Amino acid sequence: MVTLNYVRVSLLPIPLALVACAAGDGVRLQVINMERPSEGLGLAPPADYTPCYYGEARGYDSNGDGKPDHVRVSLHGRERCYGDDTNHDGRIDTWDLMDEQGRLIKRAHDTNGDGRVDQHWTFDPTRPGCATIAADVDGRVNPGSAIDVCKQLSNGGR
Ligand SMILES: [Ca+2]
Ligand SMILES: [Ca+2]
Repeated sequence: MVTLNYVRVSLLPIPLALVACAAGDGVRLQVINMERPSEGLGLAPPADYTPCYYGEARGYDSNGDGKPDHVRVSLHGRERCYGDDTNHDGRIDTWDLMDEQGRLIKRAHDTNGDGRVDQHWTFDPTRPGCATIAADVDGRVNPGSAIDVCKQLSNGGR
């Protein structure tokens, strides 16, 4: 149809614009405005992940499909926030929040791809490898649902 042909022609300049952002070794880099992320980015970080919103965000497209599968946000020169497309569907589904020492303290994960957080992970830097996982209720942690991964593992082993 005439309309479709017109759309294809008008899309041609876009790959040329992306070439200008190429960052070498096959990974394409683009600067993202996290205060107003594009709709196609996927999951938005929870509102209390403030470094994710106010730092300098860069999106990395490692498979060349034009959609960022990894986002890094640095604030005052430190990387404080990471976004990831863990199931490779082209949309970010996980956000990690770091403390000022660069230690992972929180993770928000959308398990079913509906663009809403379902799991809130909380990490205790003094217990490496441990996490508390809680379900989300209306954008907040539901404390009654929290599971301590380390306690579960140590109880199960005895
Ligand atoms: Ca995804
Ligand atoms: Ca979800």
